[in-house]
Amino acid sequence: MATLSYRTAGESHGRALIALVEGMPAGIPLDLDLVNDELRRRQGGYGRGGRQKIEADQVEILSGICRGQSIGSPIALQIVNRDWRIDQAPPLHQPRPGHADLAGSIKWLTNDCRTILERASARETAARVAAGALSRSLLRQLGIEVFGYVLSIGPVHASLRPSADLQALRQQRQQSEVYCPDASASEQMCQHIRQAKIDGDTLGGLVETWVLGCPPGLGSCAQYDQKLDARLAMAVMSIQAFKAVEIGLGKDVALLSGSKVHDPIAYEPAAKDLPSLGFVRPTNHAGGLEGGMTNGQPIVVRGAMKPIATLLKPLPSVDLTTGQPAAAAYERSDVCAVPAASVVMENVVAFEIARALLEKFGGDSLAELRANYEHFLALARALR
Ligand code: EPS
Repeated sequence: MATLSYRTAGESHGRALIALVEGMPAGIPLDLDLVNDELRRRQGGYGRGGRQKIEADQVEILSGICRGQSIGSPIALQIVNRDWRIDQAPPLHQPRPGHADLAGSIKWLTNDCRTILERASARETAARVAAGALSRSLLRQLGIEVFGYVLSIGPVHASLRPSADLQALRQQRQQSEVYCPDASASEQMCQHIRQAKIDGDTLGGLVETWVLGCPPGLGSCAQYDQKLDARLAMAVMSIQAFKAVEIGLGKDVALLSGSKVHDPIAYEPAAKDLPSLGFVRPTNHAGGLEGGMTNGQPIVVRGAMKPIATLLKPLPSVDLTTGQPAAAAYERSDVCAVPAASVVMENVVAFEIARALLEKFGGDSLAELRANYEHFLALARALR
């Protein structure tokens, strides 16, 4: 049995984006409407550029599914690009500060940043969203839900708690043009995006993902690369334009004393049938992870996205063909892609949780996975 994994291929203006998902157990009813909904949400959000008016991302399944269910073989996913013109796209010689242009052009020994930006583009995240959203069909079988939203854009910050009613939050998020369930923060965020557009500038922000219903014991403290917090950090930091990741209290742990950081432990036998096995924590500063393992509390991960590097009023740069000063290149882009990034993060986090779940409980089929999972919970409950 393979571990759950995925790889992507595809360029921003190439023929298509591809994700190859391996290790999905057989017998999972796959919700392709959810995948397409998430692809549509990724294309949206206030502040997006002209490209999203051209594309209407839809997943095509090329393998690994029969009669709506996984069959245990690799699942190939494709999203076709309508704006397929990579061979006609003009060369780009003035690297944009903050983009992959300069570092990539040196790495691949070229003065033309075109081929670099084509693969570095956040368009690749359509493939990652498709793979992650597919994995949520597996998570749902075990009652695990994932929720992502925009926490801040520029200086505007929302405030929400993971214990709130998920369905209500999803509805509030749906009503927000920036995917932020806090209506008044949402309106201010839109105002800042409007102003940034007028100024020829761009805006970044914070996005947060919660995982609810996750059992304790995913990940491991036994080896550094098995720690689930480290693996979540890798998944989040690998999203285009992300510069920081936090779990739970995040960097604020450095400001507080131990008694204010760590979450006291209580036990309520009446709650022992929940995935948290009856352990109750009045706070969740750890963000659901202690020692690199899930502890049964909601997982809370935050990522910081920098403002998009393509600026209508460009920063100083250099023409790579002459070495002379030149304004950075401008091409069609977004003013703010933080709402889209919240969708990407939600789905890449989902995939890591699904991967960790299968590592712990294994199984070539949903029936085997479910039996292993229930057996573990029964053993854990029998300890007290
Ligand atoms: C993106 C598609 C791109 C950009 C954006 C993300 O479309 P185009 O380059 O054709 O306008 O809108 O890409 C970047 C921010 C970037 O730096 O490359 C998408 O589908 O997410």
